[in-house]
Amino acid sequence: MPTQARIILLVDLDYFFAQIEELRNPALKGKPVVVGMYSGRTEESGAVSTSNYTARKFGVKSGLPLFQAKKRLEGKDPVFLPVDYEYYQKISDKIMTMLRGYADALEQAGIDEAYLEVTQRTQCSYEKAQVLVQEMKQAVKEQIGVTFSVGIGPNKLVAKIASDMHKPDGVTTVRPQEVQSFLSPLPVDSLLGVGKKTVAKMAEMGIKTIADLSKYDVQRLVETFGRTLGVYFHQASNGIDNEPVHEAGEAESIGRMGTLKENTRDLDFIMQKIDAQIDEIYQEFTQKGLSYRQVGIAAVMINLSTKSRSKTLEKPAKDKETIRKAARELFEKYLSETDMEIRRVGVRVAGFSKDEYRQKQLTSFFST
Ligand code: DCP
Ligand code: CA
Ligand code: CA
Repeated sequence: MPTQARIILLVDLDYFFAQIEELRNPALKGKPVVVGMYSGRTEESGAVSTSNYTARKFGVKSGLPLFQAKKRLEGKDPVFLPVDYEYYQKISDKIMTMLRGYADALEQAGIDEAYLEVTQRTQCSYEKAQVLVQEMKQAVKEQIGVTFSVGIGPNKLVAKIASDMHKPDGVTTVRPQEVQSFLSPLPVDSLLGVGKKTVAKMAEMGIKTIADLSKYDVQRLVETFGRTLGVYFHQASNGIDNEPVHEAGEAESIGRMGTLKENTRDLDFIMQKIDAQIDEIYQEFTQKGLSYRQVGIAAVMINLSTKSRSKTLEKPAKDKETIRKAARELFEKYLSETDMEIRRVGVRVAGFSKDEYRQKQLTSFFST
């Protein structure tokens, strides 16, 4: 079955826990910042969760024992902080909500990363995807204050590996015709699911790089690693990955966000923009065979603060008019509560249901 060309982004937030600590306390910027998981046995015991790029210059990174990190940063004016997971989660949620507005579908793959399917909204153009990424970066920088790195590619596998190439605040684009030369020189453990044991096994077989793996006889890979993994290694090393971007969990939604031609408080003017967005959303969830149960709106005010409101319907719906009515109501009510002008508006639907059984894909067996 021929699969359609896609464009997928992997967004990965830079030095996440440490960057959020810098955001909370800008005085930390410029100093080596280490966020540590203190095991509590002794004051010094535990390991580095992450560190900012200043600390990394001195060899301090995730997993290093804290006492070693202290040694390496002696006299460098370092700051050591304990993990504040709840706080990072809150910021992560805000960022994911923003990113959702830029994607046809979003799948969160960790506290600081997500896959975004952008095929439709970029008409599968890599140039448009790059522009979209710049818009997204600017919006998140302005509204939240953090940076991230992005991989742009034809599938999840390539996007993920590409996102790691230019950190921090980088963008790496790998077009379909570049996939092979991009992957070839990389070590096999760049592939998801290739751990230490597999690396050792493959080394015995004379396989070190992805190019080696891609040329290896698939039948012999199957004999060594079993059918599922053998076929996966063969396909992955050849840059083949058809896994869809799964919207998952309660945050699942389809939405659009856009800037108004002029700042306004005029409901009809706002609804013109919203109507166009609803047309796009409608097309998307209809194609996916989804019904929705929630309608939400978002407004970015002239002072750049963002407000959102949502409404749960009595029963699932599939039509456009229900979204329109709910969005209009929500905006009307919201306008009555504020006297500020609105600069950007958005609408989304969520709470999907679908009858179709979704086959579990191979790479979802590996946790990231
Ligand atoms: N993390 C952790 N222990 C590890 C690896 C990561 O606690 N061994 C946590 C802290 C990180 C977060 O997960 O901030 C995200 O992990 P990443 O691997 O994406 O690393 P960073 O975001 O810290 O850095 P980078 O800029 O390289 O993405
Ligand atoms: Ca990261
Ligand atoms: Ca990550």
